[in-house]
Amino acid sequence: MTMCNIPVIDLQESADKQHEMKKKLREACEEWGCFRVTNHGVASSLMGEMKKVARTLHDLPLELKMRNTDVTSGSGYMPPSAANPLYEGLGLSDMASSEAIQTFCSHLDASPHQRKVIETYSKEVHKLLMGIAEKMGESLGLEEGVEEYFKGWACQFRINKYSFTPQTVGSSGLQIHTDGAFLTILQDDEHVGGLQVMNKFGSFVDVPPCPGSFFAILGDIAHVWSNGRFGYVKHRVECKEASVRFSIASFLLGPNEGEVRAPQELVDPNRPPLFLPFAYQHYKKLRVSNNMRAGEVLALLHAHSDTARGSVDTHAKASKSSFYNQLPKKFKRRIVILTTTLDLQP
Ligand SMILES: O=C(O)CCC(=O)C(=O)O
Repeated sequence: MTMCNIPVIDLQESADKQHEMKKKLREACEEWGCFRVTNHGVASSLMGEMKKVARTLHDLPLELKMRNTDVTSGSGYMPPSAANPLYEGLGLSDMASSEAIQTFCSHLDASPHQRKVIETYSKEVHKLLMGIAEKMGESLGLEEGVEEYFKGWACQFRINKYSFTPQTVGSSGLQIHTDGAFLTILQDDEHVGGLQVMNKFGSFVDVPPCPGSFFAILGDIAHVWSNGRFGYVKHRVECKEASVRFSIASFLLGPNEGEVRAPQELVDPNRPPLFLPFAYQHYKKLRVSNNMRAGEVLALLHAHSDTARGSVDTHAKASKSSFYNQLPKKFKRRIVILTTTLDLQP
């Protein structure tokens, strides 16, 4: 296992160091597709309270957790599955909607205090997601107004629990995947490690816990939006020790309306568009129905891919079977392997 030298981005670098910070951020996004975030502005007391809420909600009886149903595919309670038997997750479908927060809380019989913590955490982390996304755009040389690109993009969180025991040490907690999102801000467990990311040489690297910080993970959509400049990192969770592990993953997914496309400034004759514009929901459907959850789906959306060109006017018709039949042989083989191994949202 390679030693960890994952970049750390201090978001409160002084004004004269902003340029340096953005350069470091760009390099982290290009080279790693992930980074640690310090001085992020979310109070450690709030992070601690949210972790307590996470534990309490997961202690609820199964019948209650099952009331956290999907609003969009994969946004609700996910029980342990054949692919991820040690994992379960509760999901909030829209961090920016007070109605969605109230529904999530009511379904889980949250106390007034827990509601307040969830509301405040959602607001603060949503702000952080937007702030980091904006800085990522600026790091590529985009000028003022970068926040406009991400306005109205969907944001969700998942509260993850890993039931690790002495018998499960050495086994998988969460299978290899990339995130079906632009950016994930992960509040990982303060004490129990297990998260691993794949570096550019294809080796998994441990991400050790770092209390008080967040861990940022770039997903498939960051790669598309940046016209291939930013990476998207494969990651997984392994059971390293016999302690229950909790994490809270907040996702900036993609546009609710309109299409995912690279800004004009990132496309020129030397950098032609790598992907044809597509609706986020179309990408999501391809990813889920083909079980391509580790970045493979991007090949199908590539500008030179027949399937991407075909899909521009057949989004609604793209059923698994007709879609599968159009694929080149090498993708068909991959799909067969993947459908039998992966089972994860979003
Ligand atoms: O729990 C973790 O550390 C990682 C969670 C994760 O990868 C996810 O929720 O997609």
